[in-house]
Amino acid sequence: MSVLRLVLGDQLTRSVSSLCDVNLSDDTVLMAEVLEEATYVRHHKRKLAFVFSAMRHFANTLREEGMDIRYTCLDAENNQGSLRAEVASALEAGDFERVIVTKPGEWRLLEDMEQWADLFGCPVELRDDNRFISSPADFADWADGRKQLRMEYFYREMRRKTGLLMDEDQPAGGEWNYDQENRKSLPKGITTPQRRFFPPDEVTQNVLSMVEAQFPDHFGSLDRFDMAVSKADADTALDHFMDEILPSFGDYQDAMAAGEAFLWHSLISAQLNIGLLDPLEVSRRAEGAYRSGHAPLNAVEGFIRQIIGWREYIRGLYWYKMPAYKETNALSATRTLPDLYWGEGTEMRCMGEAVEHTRKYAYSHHIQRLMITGNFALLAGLHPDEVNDWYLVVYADAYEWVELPNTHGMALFADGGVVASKPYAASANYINKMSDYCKGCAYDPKARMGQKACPFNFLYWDFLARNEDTLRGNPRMGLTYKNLDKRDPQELADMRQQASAFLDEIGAVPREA
Ligand code: FAD
Ligand code: DLZ
Ligand code: SF4
Repeated sequence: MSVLRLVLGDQLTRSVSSLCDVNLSDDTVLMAEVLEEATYVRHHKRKLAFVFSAMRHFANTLREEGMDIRYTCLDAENNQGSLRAEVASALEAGDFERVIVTKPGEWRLLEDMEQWADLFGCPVELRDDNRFISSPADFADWADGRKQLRMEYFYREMRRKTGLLMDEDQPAGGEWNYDQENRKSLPKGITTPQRRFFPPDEVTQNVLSMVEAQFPDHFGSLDRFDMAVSKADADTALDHFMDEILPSFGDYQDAMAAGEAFLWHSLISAQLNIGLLDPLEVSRRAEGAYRSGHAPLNAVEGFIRQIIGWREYIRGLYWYKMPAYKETNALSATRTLPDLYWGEGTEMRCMGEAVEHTRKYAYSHHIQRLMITGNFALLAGLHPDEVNDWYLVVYADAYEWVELPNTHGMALFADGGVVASKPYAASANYINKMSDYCKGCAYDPKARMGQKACPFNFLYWDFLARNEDTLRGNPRMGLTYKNLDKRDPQELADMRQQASAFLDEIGAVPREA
């Protein structure tokens, strides 16, 4: 008897656990583009096109290998609308002894799949996702009994486990972390690297027309779609990054610049997260660049830390803390997401740029996500659910396992300090130091009050005052609260008044109103 093997849209790897023991003569691989996955949040058009096109390319490579593929396109007449219904329909049509699927990356879908065996009256084997270096059980072993779950200590374990950048049992170069060398602002006149882009082939062109027709009201642009949607193209993009860009990756990792969406970032997260690239292979390639003298240690260590450190840690934390994690709201944030997150005009140049990159590319780099759109949401007190939904919608690399701890924990401090030891709250001073946005902005980064005052300034002081009861006792906030204490009470009251009026004006209003 044959097995029905379901492969999800973010599991596009030949070695994924659901396919590793496939029987070419008996088994059927089911892949389905379904409305439920496309609309449980209203994903960015580019993300939809990326996932559907990558699914179709992957299905073609499996067919070439001789597998029997049952593929349902989104616009097929017999499309059942959900993964559950697609599996039910395939089970009715064939004679299958069981279903095998690799566990999904989102809690909501795992909960659903856990019901399938009863629902279908057929065994459903949910296999661990083998595309990560640390399993949820490994993470739990590391986390259990620890007071604090800091990434840095997890990362050192991962370095030891993989042997990456290790000289015997010591970290290469003598230090675990070279972050202090990775905070340079951009020198004037520096040229940013060229990128490899991938014009749409026929498969992608069909997907682009379908997405435009089926999801005209979703956020985002499909113009000049050029993402790598196949393994071969993802490998080409990775080669280009390793050869041309990695050597300078570290230096400007925290920088931002007007008109520059990509800087020296790798742009591989979307491909990593759907399985077109493998995290360990990518990290080994980077280590090779250091060992051969092609790239300096600060760049390579910084890059590897993002992948075997942050990426694995974030995923471990998600499965360790869910489902309660999503419900926390440590700073009691209540306001609604204002329209400026959907590209409705704002005079804040930094926000305008970050949202425009997001609309155009379904991408913005880490510092924009954290210190511009994330920082604004934190200071403004936007409700975590609204902010989490936005991040899940707008980025091509967003799945809840990686989006949620980054947004809820790192950017919003809604978990009360699990991911971050203190809130990443910053006024215009930081943005002005790390970017050139403020030079061309309608607001004045130095002004704290008045018509021209940068909103990041009065929002910052309002944030500190509003959350004083929760944050003053945080040992890392001592200096910050000393600065708050130095503010003239009337000035503080006026700034708080301006913050409230500004938020109401842009439509970030309390949810219960
Ligand atoms: P690079 O800067 O080149 O970094 C290399 C790789 O490291 C990335 O491709 C990514 O796989 C990994 N990485 C780096 N930082 C993180 C991190 N904090 N968590 C997980 N992986 C990391 N990343 C996602 O993949 N999906 C998301 O939905 C997502 N949402 C985020 C939301 C917020 C509020 C913040 C602050 C960060 C978020 N990140 C997310 C992390 C990070 O911003 C992106 O991984 C990165 O910007 C992707 O661009 P890149 O490939 O050019 O990364
Ligand atoms: C993101 C996504 C989208 C937009 N569409 C599909 C789909 O039609 N079929 C599918 O199998 N997977 C899709 N995905 C990826 C899933 O949403 C993803 O597997 C879950 O969110 C778990 O990570
Ligand atoms: Fe952003 Fe304020 Fe600078 Fe304008 S002045 S770019 S709003 S930080």
